[in-house]
Amino acid sequence: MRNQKAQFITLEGVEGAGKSTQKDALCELLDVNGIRYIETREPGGTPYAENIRALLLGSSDEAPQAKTELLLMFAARAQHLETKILPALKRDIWVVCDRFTDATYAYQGGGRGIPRGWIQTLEKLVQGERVPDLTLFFDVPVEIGLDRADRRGNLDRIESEDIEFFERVRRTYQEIATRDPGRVITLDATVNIERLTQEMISRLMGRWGLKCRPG
Ligand code: T5A
Repeated sequence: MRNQKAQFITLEGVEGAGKSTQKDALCELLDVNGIRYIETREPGGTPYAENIRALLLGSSDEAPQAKTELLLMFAARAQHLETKILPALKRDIWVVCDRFTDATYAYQGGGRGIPRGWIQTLEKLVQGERVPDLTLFFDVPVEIGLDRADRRGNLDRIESEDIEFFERVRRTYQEIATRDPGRVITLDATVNIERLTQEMISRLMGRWGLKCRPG
């Protein structure tokens, strides 16, 4: 474990999958193991990128075109990666990030129908070879996720899309997980919060050789 390089970890899933809830549990696991980390999110994560987030998720009279949305996601990512994520990793600090480029493949690619090749081109431009070391994909049927998000309230512009949009998003996430099983751990997010946390923690402890679990 001591020789483990700082990890770039991302959490993904449709709305209401439970990412934010499980991010807290993951951070607790890192805390009890004495691992230094930062928590962050996309779109956003720095003041400048958070301004772009507000543009992306807020409602206005003029909705962004799919290409505009795509480019803004990567604009925010470029800022976030260069000024926050990469400097942390360089200082041997782990990064726990709520969503990253898989979300662009899922939402702008699967959801909006933007060709995968365009996203790959932007990914290369913005990230070079940098991809997350580990991605936790919280897989939940769209109706369950949306119902949870709905009960939480305040749906943003993207959360207000129709169910077919989110079905395509979920399918794209599943395809990514199938294509890249070494990086992506799929977790059944239909179970209750405590069981999901247990499952996640046991998978992570095995992977990183951690000794202590929270609680
Ligand atoms: N986006 C993002 C793109 O389109 N392209 C991109 O490239 C990127 C990076 C960002 C939006 O931007 C889009 C995707 C998104 O639409 P966000 O800030 O990540 O949005 O917010 P959401 O994903 O919408 O976050 P949510 O809060 O809706 O989902 P979470 O974090 O998955 O869910 P969480 O943990 O907040 O839980 C929601 C509710 O469910 C309960 C919780 O208590 C909470 O009330 N819950 C459970 N209930 C039962 N069983 C469980 N296992 C539960 N887990 C949580």
